[in-house]
Amino acid sequence: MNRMTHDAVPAQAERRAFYQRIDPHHLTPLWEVLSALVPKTPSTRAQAALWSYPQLRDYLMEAGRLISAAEAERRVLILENPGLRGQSRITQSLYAGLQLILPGEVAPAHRHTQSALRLVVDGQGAYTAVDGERTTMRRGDFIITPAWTFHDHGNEGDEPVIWLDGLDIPLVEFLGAGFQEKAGAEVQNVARPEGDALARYGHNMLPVDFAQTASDPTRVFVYPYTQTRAALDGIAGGTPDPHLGFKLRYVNPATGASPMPTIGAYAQQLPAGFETRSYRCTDSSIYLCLEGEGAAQVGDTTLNFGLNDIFVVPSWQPLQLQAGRACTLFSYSDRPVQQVLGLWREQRE
Ligand code: 1HN
Repeated sequence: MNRMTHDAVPAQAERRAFYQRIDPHHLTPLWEVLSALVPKTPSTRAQAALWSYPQLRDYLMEAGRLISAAEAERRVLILENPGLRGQSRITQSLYAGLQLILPGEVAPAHRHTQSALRLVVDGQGAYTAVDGERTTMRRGDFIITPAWTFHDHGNEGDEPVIWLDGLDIPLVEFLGAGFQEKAGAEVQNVARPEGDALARYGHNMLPVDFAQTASDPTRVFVYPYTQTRAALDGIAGGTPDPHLGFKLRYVNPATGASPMPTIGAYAQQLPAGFETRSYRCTDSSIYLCLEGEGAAQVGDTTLNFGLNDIFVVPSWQPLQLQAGRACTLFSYSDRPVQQVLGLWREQRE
């Protein structure tokens, strides 16, 4: 006979004893965790946060005195979300770090299934090489290292060079799909002259028999800031979107999809004094202020940002951006993943 039909609800103690008895058999009751597993709206432990560039730069230069790029393999300070400490991530799915390479240093060639982007912040004279082609790193340049492409960096100039690294490390870890290997040589042989990929794939033209599918990364591995700047300047005379200002997404010109399948990247212009209306979306975003200054109101948190500052806006938190002087913002997120899985949502107020 079923006791529940004539007794009161079994005591909590009896339930807990049951949970303990099934625990050694690797079983656990859904009803204790159901609402946390399937929240009414996205709930992430990630918090809105800002890293001030002058302080980041000081710490990075200090790291430059403590360890060489060769010994570190990559000399990077990870930007860890304050709500996700110890997890080497800035959002639930993405990683961010600031990398320093000093004059004369080399960061040795390797490849991995994690996709990477770089946004050049400070200094000149460094290059990055992707699958046999080098590109000189200039401030504001957006450079990609698609999954499983060999890449190395070097600084042949006379000043420190610093850039933001964005990778899909947590996503790849979650999927259990991480592989890496070192190249035979520290520095890749140069197989093609600088500018080759941009010339072949990046001028609104493609090799006549070239075809890609939507999940293929672009062969254009550098999006020079001069081009981004020209695009943003070219539309600045129009009417800004009330929620986004002037916001463009970087694309694979052969498909119209994001440059890499797991990470979307964006450049955004806000006129001086412009305030966006409240907006939220399910992709958490990492922003870097390339020009100007302003404030990001993220729920109850106000983040005041200046040149080169980096801030993170978690999933589904209402965002309002306010430009002081005219602002240019770079950002990246996992939006393409959410879109291809049919998960992405946005809300405009
Ligand atoms: C990596 O390969 C780079 O190539 C930077 O510069 C950061 C973080 C984790 C794993 C690989 C780079 C990285 C990384």
